[in-house]
Amino acid sequence: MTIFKKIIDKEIPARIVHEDSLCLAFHDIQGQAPTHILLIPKKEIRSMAEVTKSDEALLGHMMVVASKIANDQGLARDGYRLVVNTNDQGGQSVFHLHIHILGGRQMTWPPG
Ligand code: DGP
Repeated sequence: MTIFKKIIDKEIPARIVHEDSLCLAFHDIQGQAPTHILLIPKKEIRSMAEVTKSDEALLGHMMVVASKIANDQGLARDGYRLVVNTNDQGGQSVFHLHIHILGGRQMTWPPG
């Protein structure tokens, strides 16, 4: 079980900004930007590498929710970045799929 499952189960606190039957979003504890939110599925999926065709509707839903959160947080006009770190070289540290929603500062490319 990961720390994110404990957040879903409300066993540890988080600053939640969105919750519905399929997903949960909360502020990252180590914010890397003025706004840094993590959006996770309630279903326990380890990473993008474990996604299957059966997750299509869930992932589509999460992209729509990510857009709404970014809009609600006032990030849309200036812009923002969605990131899904995957496995070791992708920089993933928590093995429960999550979308980072980062905004409030200028992003650079390429990422580190
Ligand atoms: P990643 O490196 O892509 O697996 O990102 C994991 C993120 O999760 C990282 O930015 C820090 C964040 N994080 C880790 N533990 C906690 C926690 O207990 N609460 C919250 N809110 N965020 C956490």
